[in-house]
Amino acid sequence: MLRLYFFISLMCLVKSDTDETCPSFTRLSFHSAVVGTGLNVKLMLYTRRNWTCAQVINSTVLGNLNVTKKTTFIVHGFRPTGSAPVWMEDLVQGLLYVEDMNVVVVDWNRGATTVIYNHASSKTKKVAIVLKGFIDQMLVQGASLDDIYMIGVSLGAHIAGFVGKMYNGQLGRITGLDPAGPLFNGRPPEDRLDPGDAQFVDVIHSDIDALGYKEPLGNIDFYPNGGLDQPGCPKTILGGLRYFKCDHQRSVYLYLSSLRENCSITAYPCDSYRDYRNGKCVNCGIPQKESCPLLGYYADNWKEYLKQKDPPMTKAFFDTAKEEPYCIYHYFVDIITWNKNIRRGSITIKLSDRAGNITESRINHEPAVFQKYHQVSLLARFNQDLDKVATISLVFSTGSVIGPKYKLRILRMKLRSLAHPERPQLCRYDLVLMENIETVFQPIPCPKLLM
Ligand SMILES: *[C@@H]1O[C@H](CO)[C@@H](O)[C@H](O)[C@H]1NC(C)=O
Ligand SMILES: *[C@@H]1O[C@H](CO)[C@@H](O)[C@H](O)[C@H]1NC(C)=O
Ligand SMILES: *[C@@H]1O[C@H](CO)[C@@H](O)[C@H](O)[C@H]1NC(C)=O
Ligand SMILES: *[C@@H]1O[C@H](CO)[C@@H](O)[C@H](O)[C@H]1NC(C)=O
Ligand SMILES: CC(=O)N[C@H]1CO[C@H](CO)[C@@H](O)[C@@H]1O
Repeated sequence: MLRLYFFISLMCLVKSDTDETCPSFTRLSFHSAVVGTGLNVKLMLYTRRNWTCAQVINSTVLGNLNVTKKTTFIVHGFRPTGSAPVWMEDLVQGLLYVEDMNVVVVDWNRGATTVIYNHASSKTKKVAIVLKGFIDQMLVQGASLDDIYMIGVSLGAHIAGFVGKMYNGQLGRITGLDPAGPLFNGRPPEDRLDPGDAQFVDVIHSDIDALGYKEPLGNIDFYPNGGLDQPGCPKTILGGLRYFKCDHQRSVYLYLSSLRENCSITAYPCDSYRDYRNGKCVNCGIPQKESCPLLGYYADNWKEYLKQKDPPMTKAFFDTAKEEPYCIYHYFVDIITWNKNIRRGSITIKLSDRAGNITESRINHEPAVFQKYHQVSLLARFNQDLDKVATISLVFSTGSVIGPKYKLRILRMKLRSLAHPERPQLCRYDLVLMENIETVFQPIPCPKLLM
């Protein structure tokens, strides 16, 4: 009995000890969500001096915050269960990993926690006013608005926008991660995030048919997988709670992957997802830069170019894999055919290397029209980037199950990597594809002078 008593008091001691030295994000229960919570904004500072242990700061006590450095605020959204955001720690660590900066977690869990979304959304402007008060003090201490960066998730994206409006768009940058749609869709710019809210506004839309905002809100708006359903997320309610938030949260995980150095997600400026899929938008049209914009932390490298546009708004599309690091690799397959009659159909491509890696493109282009001596360029997307392709396999399909089987007579096919244009292009001449039958061959490097 006594031992148990000691054990319990020891546990209490340990707990209260860590609570005192390392403040953490407010954790509330579902009960709080049911009864609702009053607004309280807590600011927690992390720096390279304090990577994992936060300092609670406010407008009078700035702690280790060094006003000469960049300051990134992370603003979360609606919390229907009262829990802490699962991605918060990774985001803080990721930011500190890429740059020596101040990271301020804006914990407004008291306020965001409620089962009634309208109650949380009605507090967004109040949170913005608290942040304005804090930033004003930073300015007094010598900070510059240029160095202020706000990352807002869901409702947090609009909060960041409201702060930006109070500084007439002079904040350095705002990133909106799937800005909240419900109650904000269709609202005028003063009631939501807007491209004028900061010197640069970039947005990732990953759930435009449910929790996210559909229309563009920034200087660049990224629509992964078209912005609708994200690969790897449950498609039905049988997926449980994940069904509701997986697409929405994917924007955060995509942003996070840009902070790790595994691969970079390239996005293609385009009018529509359909045009992107049909390979119409891979040239980027960015004269100063050779590459297309990257998603995430480094998107602001394209700031000058993107802001020159009139209006300064660009939509960009790309597909992703279903799990980290989410990158997929784009190739063009150029095909010239010589069938007498026009053929319509799609082509599936499989690549393999000598080590035995195999990667297959998803067929999601619309049926292509193959016309004698005309070149058709198909955009192929692979989950792996094989450096040295040993064999290529092609399957031609018209998509009809009944009826005659067709042949596609290929004069020349060419495979070229978009991510690595310097790699040798691979060719194959004189090939006949029988419908729905796999044809495997070894490509040869294309002659240099051939177009
Ligand atoms: C700021 O924090 C300090 C120390 O935690 C506290 O004493 C002070 O009252 C706070 N000021 C405001 C304005 O909340
Ligand atoms: C603040 O950061 C600057 C460089 O960004 C550095 O020179 C200075 O020493 C830092 N101040 C403190 C108190 O760490
Ligand atoms: C690359 O990704 C893996 C798993 O996705 C992760 O464990 C690793 O930390 C990442 N690399 C870097 C440099 O972040
Ligand atoms: C190919 O396979 C080898 C050995 O199985 C592996 O080490 C390598 O990472 C793979 N390459 C790619 C691009 O997946
Ligand atoms: C190195 C450093 O400044 N560490 C600080 C981290 O934050 C806690 C309070 O949250 C301080 O006690 C540490 O001194």
